[in-house]
Amino acid sequence: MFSSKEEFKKSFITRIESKDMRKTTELAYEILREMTCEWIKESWDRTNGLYKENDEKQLYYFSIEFLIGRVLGQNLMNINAYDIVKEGLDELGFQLSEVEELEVEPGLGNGGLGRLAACFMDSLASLQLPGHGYGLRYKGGLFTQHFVNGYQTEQPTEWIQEEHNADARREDLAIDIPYYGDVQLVMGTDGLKMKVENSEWVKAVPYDMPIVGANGGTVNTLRLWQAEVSNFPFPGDKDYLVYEQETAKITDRLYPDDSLESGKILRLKQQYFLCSASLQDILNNRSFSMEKLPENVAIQINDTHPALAVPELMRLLIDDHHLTWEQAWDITTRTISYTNHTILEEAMEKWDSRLIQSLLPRVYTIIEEIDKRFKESLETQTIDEETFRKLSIIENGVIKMAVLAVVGSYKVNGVAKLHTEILKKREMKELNEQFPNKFHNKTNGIAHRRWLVKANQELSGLITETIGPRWIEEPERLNELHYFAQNHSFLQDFQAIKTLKKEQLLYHLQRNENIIVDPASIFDIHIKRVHGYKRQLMNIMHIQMLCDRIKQDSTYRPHPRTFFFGGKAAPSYHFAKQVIKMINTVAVKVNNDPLLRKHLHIVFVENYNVTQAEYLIPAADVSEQISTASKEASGTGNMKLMMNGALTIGTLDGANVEIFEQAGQENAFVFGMRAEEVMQYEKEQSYDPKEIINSDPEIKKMMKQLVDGEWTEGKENVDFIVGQLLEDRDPYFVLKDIHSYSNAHERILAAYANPVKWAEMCVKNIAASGIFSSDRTIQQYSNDVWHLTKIPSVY
Ligand code: 26Q
Repeated sequence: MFSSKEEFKKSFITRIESKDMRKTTELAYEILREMTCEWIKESWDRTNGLYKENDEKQLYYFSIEFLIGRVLGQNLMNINAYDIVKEGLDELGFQLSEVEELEVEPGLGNGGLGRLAACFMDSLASLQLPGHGYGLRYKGGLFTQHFVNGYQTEQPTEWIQEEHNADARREDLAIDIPYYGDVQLVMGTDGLKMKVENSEWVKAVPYDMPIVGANGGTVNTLRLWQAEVSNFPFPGDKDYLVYEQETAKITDRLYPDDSLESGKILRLKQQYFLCSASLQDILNNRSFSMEKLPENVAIQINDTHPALAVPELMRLLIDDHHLTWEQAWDITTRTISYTNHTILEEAMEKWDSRLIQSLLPRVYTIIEEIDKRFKESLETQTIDEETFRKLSIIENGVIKMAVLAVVGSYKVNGVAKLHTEILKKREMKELNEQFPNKFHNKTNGIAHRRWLVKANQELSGLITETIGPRWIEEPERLNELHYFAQNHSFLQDFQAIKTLKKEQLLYHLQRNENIIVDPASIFDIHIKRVHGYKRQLMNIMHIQMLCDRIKQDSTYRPHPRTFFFGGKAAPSYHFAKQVIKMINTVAVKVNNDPLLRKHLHIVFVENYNVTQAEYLIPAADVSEQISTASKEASGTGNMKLMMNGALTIGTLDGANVEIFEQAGQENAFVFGMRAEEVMQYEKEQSYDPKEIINSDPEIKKMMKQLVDGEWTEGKENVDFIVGQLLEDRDPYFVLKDIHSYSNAHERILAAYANPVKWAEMCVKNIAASGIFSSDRTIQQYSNDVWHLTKIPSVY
């Protein structure tokens, strides 16, 4: 690493001169990337060496998504070279921020679950824990979103540019993965064995990405698999051309659904590809006897997407490593643990048995056997039919991956206190009763190094000036800011930084879109995937109500507000796409209305992704966390916004509950139904939105305008939105909560009228946010589930 700016400059100039005399930003990016790779390589080799020498237990985090975002700036930050490089480049006539803009963000995830995996990688390396990621190297990440006439369109995003990639191909570690084939029973030396013949093999080639921890000492590995044709013999009776095409598809693109189970064969192929390649890799490279696997390796599966790891590990242990069923089951169920991220019924993964049977015939026989043995173990109990049904892994020709994951792992966790309670008491009640010590909570967290130290360098600087630098390594020390919550000069500095971050956001947005926004307006930010339960519809309908009030009541002249939206809809999720269209339609009307625009402005940021989030989050005054209670497992954007000093308007859902607990409800704007109430209505099916419409004149008027098409464009748009609210009986309780939501917004306006008090509330939120660092989450996983030992890096 460079110890001085001069040294950096010297090396940079030598490189630039050896390449090209034209000093373009592109060239600067190229050189900087190359230099950073070299710096990292040393620590990476050293870390790998240490792990080998120490023979310590390793954790492998299996995830179908890793939404890492741009890496260059974060890596420079973590190796403590950011400032040196920034100043050095400055003197050479380049701007580091401009150079960073050239990096194509690897969008290898949909949203929360993928981003969580990335934050966990950062924390593992920063805590000097031996933990690595296994994922897929999609050629195309999440689609790029554009609006055409207010509607979302999707374009493929290609992040891989072979000539300057952040990852390294490891051909030497390639592994072959079997699909299809015929299962045969054969007599071996140790009895009857299963054997698969005529498999179609696909080669999995790993690409390694370095995960650089804080201070650069520990560099862990994110290993992403790419599918290629295999050199293994190909079954004679099949079409090789089709095979070639099908193979390339496996890692061609990320599935863009974040909560809709689609049951597609390609998705199943991806899942098995990840599990089989990663498990074989782990077993091939081990230095211990197989019986010792659980002492040497922990595998965490990120939701059920990699749940095939359970039967696949069984297959490898029994068929390839010749263990008995009992030995293999004991090892498997002491190695794998599972995190659940959702209770939405439609997102629970289920696979048609016939699909698995044909694609993965041997794995299928193992799942059947796991199910059979589990059912046999229940025979000693008196269990009613309903309970038995819920405990079945295979039910009516369908394989329920969540049940398989629970039965096959030693620990199962939810991602926020409320979510875990709902899992234990409702969704997985029967399983929790069978395995009372398996379930536990691990409230999510976020990498504060990315979301505060890097994304908001100005605020981080102020915090360090105020309480010293130790909070960066121990984020719970942010609570020392409590002492400054009433310190006027500190509050003023905080406000000045907030304004600066707003201006930076606007500057960034203006590069791509023609946006004129008043930085003195309240920045109210609703950023997340677009989904019914996240209730972007409630937000826009409330804006509709505000418009009416401003027009009708000449005494109602609220402080200017800019409502920012950002988020993508799954391409097949028609309702969500209609909500996007409606927001864009309302935006055009409001932004062009001479009266309304004095008070309200709407910006729907195109193509919301990690990079956009890094601009939006530090600029927020208000954080919209308004999911229907019980539906949002945790949320993590809520934590990022809180840590950057935004005040939350939110329901008692997911981790919001804990955010309010930490910050105090008086420093937030809580509204809406409780989870219990929602679930009660759902159980009784007793909610009737018409009752609300008929009893509340304001809501009635709004609904009438909606039906009359005043806020929408095109018949399809009105039909979808109104249909959901009336025919579908408002499944996410938008009308039920909107009144209380509107009151909470009035409380926001009242609070904002006192800027000093407002800033004090913001600071109290920042001070209370340390617990939401993913360092805390990872330390808890390590203590309670993985039992890892910290391996201090040697410099
Ligand atoms: C499933 C089947 C087929 C295709 C796609 C999928 C699929 C893909 C992604 C299903 C779900 C996801 C992602 C879910 C997700 O992001 N969940 C979020 O996880 C966060 C981290 O724990 C939580 O904070 C959020 O509350 C939760 O919604």
